[in-house]
Amino acid sequence: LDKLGFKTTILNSKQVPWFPRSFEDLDSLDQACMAAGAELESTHPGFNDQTYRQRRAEIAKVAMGYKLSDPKVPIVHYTDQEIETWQTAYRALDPLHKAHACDEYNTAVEEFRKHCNFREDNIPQLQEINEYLIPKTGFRLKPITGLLTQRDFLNFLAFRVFASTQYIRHHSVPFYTPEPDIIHELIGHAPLFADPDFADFSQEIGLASLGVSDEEIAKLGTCYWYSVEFGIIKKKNGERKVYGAGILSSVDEIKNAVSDKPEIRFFEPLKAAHVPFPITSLQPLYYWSNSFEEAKMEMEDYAWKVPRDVSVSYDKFDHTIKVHQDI
Ligand code: TIH
Ligand code: FE2
Repeated sequence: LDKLGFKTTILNSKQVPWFPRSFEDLDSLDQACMAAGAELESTHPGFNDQTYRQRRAEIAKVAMGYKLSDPKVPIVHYTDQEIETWQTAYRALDPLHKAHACDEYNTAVEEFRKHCNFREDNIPQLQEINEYLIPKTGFRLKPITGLLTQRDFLNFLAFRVFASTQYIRHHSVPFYTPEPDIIHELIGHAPLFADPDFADFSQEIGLASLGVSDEEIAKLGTCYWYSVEFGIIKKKNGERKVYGAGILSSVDEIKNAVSDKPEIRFFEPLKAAHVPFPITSLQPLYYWSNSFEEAKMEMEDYAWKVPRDVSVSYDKFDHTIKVHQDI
């Protein structure tokens, strides 16, 4: 370990922060993440609810020890109250998606309804989503026991693996949560991973994050935030269509994103990478692109320019990262 706590790999005597190169490496990474369901902040709606806190710990336990090579993601048996929270959010979000989500999203959700038990009265299992996603685009969801660091989270994406929570937001606040939960992951993120372009786009950010400095991780994380989490498409007639998961999973955020309250700027990763954002409140600023493809190209262009000392590529047959050369 070096001074910053990174495991280091020596390549032509240059030090590159350690990065995962296989599914086994990813499995070892999230054993190191924050303690199972612990530390809720005092402002969290579940802070004083002991039953809720215990339940979060219980759900985290289900994911513990799960490895990407295991045949099935362990099942979480959701309670009636949890399903009710899902249902409340789902019913309110559905018409908003039809009106304001991008076409790729609505198409994918139709497929989820047909193949993944994606319904208002059922919280799908990660396993059911994976059975559809893996053959479609090679993307998969991995349950995690606690939130990952930004570096680890982005590194996962390089392998087409999305680190997913399985607990649900507190029942008192179905329309907005300050942190990811199963509504955010499955209603916000999962559908777009069925879109081949979006899947490539997400992996691109992941590949760009392998072995780069902390400063570059922060910038990539910010680009990720303004696109995958909070991106907007502006149509020729000026109409906004949302594709960011943080918007798609929140009734309040969708309403905010299509209102005249927030500032809307054209998405240029080079500039957006430096703009701070709030995590626990509605976004005051969103970035828009003309199309999904354009956002992807902008991001790829940026990814190319990220300085680093290694060049990597992904082997989709054995899910490993090959290090090609030392620049
Ligand atoms: N605010 C989102 C929601 O209510 O679904 C969840 C999050 C998005 C990004 C971080 S947490
Ligand atoms: Fe997210």
